[in-house]
Amino acid sequence: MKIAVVGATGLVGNVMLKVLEERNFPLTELIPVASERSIGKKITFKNKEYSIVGLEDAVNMKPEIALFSAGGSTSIEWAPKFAAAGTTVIDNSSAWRMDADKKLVVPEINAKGLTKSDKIIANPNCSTIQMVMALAPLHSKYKIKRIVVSTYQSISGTGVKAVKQLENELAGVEGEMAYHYPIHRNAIPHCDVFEENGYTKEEMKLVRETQKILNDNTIAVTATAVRIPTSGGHSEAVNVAFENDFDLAEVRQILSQTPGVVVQDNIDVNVYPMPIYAHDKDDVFVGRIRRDGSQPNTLNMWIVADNLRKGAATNTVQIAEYLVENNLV
Ligand code: A2P
Ligand code: 11C
Repeated sequence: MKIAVVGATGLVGNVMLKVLEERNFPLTELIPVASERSIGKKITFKNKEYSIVGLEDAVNMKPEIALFSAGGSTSIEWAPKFAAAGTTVIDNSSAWRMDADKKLVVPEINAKGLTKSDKIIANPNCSTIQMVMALAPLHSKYKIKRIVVSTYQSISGTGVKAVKQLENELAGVEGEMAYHYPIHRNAIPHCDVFEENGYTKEEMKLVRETQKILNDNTIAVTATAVRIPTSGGHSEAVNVAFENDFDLAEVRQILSQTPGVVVQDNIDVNVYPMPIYAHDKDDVFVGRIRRDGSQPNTLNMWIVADNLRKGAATNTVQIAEYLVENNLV
């Protein structure tokens, strides 16, 4: 199995390589791909050195699978070229997610719909993935009516430039700004660009992608996405109203039995999820599970995950694993 990683020198691309290695993905050849400026540079994978190649060469090498994380415009231009050459693309950008012909996949929830003819598969946004991981099993049981979500998002979601901005601020040196404002000691209610409706694109991803993954456009979702100076993962305060009533012990039991979800919820000993502990982990952590007493059938939860892992690289690699295990490539 020949695997290309497009964006191999980037934040997510790096974690993809790490996850492929950790999970011992059955690859026989790795094709690391980046922009023209990186061609020829070396990377190490499983103690072997590989040279970065350009996109054109990578298409011609006909990998079975290409994992993309090199930005939306690269995906728009190049994913169809790989697909035309017979490669299955799993794309981590927002380019194809809402395309009616493309599947938006969280393996634990909806990989079963994948077929051999899905040549471009979309990986959802990080903040959506961790939320639906916890909500999908509860939706099946109690049927979600409405979700109100507020996010506390890691600077790593913005990329290297934001990580550098925080480092510069902490060191007290001037440098390039990823945000319009300082991020140290701050909370910026602005993730991605604003849309015409006054919401940010990140907030609208939480609305649209959730409905698509849970295959239910009747679910009402409203979101506020906020950037904070953490680096280990994204956190979310989620308020969810169900059609049917629930039992809190049963909710905890359902979540505890959900693959990929870990319940960390014991307020007696101050146990709840936090990004410093989610960092570098593949699971989604859920805690502060409690009834919202202000209206019927409503639950509050706190959901944390490493946005570069389950929110991006791990989910992408899991899709690739599913394709291989089910002979879909
Ligand atoms: P490069 O390192 O050569 O710029 P991040 O999201 O961390 O900024 O990383 C983006 C990744 O996408 C990097 O690996 C970057 O490569 C790659 N990339 C950016 N633009 C292109 C492009 N036009 N073609 C191929 N790869 C690209
Ligand atoms: C963030 N969710 O944390 C973003 C990063 O649509 O894949 C990933 C953007 C995307 O800002």
